Amino acid sequence: MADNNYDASHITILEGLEPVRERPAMYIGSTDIRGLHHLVYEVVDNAIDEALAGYCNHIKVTIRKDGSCSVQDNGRGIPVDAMADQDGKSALEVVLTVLHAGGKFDKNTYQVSGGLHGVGVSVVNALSETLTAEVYRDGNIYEMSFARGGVTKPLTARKNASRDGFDRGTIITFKPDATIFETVTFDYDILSYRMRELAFLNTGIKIEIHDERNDFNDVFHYEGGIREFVKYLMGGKEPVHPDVIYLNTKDEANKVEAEVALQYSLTYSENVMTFVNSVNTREGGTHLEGFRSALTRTINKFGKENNLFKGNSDVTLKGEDVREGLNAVISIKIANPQFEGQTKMRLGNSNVKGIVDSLVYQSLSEYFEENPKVIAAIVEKALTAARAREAARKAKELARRKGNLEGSGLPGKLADCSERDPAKSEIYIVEGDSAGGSAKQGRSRLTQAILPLRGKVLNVEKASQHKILKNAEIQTLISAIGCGIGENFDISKARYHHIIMMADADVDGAHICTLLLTFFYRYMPQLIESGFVYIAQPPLYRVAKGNKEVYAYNEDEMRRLQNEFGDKGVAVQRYKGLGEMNADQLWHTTMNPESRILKQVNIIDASYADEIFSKLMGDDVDSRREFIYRHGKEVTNLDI
Ligand code: 0RA
Repeated sequence: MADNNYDASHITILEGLEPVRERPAMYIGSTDIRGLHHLVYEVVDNAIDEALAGYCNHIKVTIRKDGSCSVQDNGRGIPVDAMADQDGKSALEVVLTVLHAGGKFDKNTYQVSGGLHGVGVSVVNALSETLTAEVYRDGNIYEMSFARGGVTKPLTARKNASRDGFDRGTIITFKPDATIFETVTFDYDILSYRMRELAFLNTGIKIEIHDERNDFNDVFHYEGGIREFVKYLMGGKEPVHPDVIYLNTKDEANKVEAEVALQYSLTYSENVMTFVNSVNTREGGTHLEGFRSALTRTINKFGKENNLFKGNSDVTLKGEDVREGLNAVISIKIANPQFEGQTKMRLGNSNVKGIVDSLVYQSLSEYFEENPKVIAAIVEKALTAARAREAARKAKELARRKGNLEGSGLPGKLADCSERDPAKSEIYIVEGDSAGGSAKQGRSRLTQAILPLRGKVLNVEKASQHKILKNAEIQTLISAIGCGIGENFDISKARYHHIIMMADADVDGAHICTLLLTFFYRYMPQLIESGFVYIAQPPLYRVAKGNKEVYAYNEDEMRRLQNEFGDKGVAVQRYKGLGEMNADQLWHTTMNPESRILKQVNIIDASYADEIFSKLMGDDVDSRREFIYRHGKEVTNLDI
């Protein structure tokens, strides 16, 4: 398809982008589902840069049926004029074919991002089977196409007859390269989650997302920025004080900008999201440390000064006391972020801690100065938390003296494996005693441990830490896994590197997995980051004829098998639960490493589970209804 005139440049361009195709992970982090979605973020980031420069306020992401994705914006449009120092090639061609040339011509803001973001649209081009750029500019539509980074259709121009209400701007449509990515199927939820985040972080920008495969769509547009983000995190939870606290501060000398919004709820969990240059730092880092230290310091100071500790003037609230029920968003902008950690999602710049600490301490102090009722309500809440902490400590001590917690042997319900190497050991967490029984019989004793859990796991979103740690099922889980929780967590003590949740293939089962996931996400996120957490996929049907039997994991597969077997004498059994399978069947379909299907849980799933969880379990009926509506199909699939 390549135009003959373009052969020469084709070669040089390919050379230019070759390193990207050779080592894609260096540019986009990975070639798994995360890397795939990263392509979209990269293009959207460029459009957001246009918005930050003041030229764009509307971005539209469209997932197309042919596997491509379009990102449209109403910015200035990528320039198309010839560039003298690039052999007269158009700026558009340079932006799309030269590494690190994208969009950063005239940027002198704090928005110079590091990490994985800001690698440029040329990287997206290099990793796409096809890419077409349309630029609406100067009353014309310019168009140019590429394949795997090479030009396939040179720049053309025609008169603009305005399209979709975007009379200027850029549309990039790309189809990810299936020879590069493990999967090329875009996930609506992952993309829409991130688009909402970006709309919260970039006040006033309207971001639309539309999935043509199923007609899902969302429009995100928040004039209140991260204040509205905090309201969203609050969901339907009851607030401790009426308004979201909002701080916007800058350290000019060090070029650090910190924007913080927070509100306390009457619940127990802490819900804090942190961002650096709009990158979600899920693993936290120095900005979070600075914020936490400032929060504890400020609240203690005002508690003492305003005489709020009522007679216990010697009280000092701990960090965990002032974080109970906290909903917050911290968004900072810095010049050279250093991203560290397993998933490059933790900020490492050491000077940021002190800078954010003093910025937040200053401005939060001013806020409390002017809002004495707010600080009084917060101290009250934190004092309650401190009392519960003290009670928990006493209960723990008592339990330890009785010798039934941590390190004092394994729970009685656990049928452990004989293997001692964690890398070769698996634990199945099984819903219900009867399924647990079959699993114990069917397992491979050498490598597979079974832990049956009775009934529903405690909803960690709604219980205090004190109550959570007193819960028998949770205690069992913690001691079986062996690596502790929270600050005492030590991944090297994990007794299994496969932690497999096995529940019925129905709504209740999904619910139990969500509860467990939420627990892991909140209390042992490193397990998920290390890729130790899995969900087993039990079959939904057994299709049998004569002495042939095959298992189907969804309805389509079952129908296909039914047809394959022919019509007469085919028996289809639908499994209502794990308990209906005998030990042998359970082994064969769900536990045998040779034939089972496991889904590895990643941190995106887990944080998403956290959100799903808040929606399904929280008090906000509207968001629950919306969620069930959107996921209605999936839910019915699970429970026919
Ligand atoms: C280079 C220079 C300018 C804008 C852009 C690139 C640009 C890139 C993308 C990618 C998606 N949408 C975009 N919009 C703009 C500055 C434009 C000028 O000076 O006219």
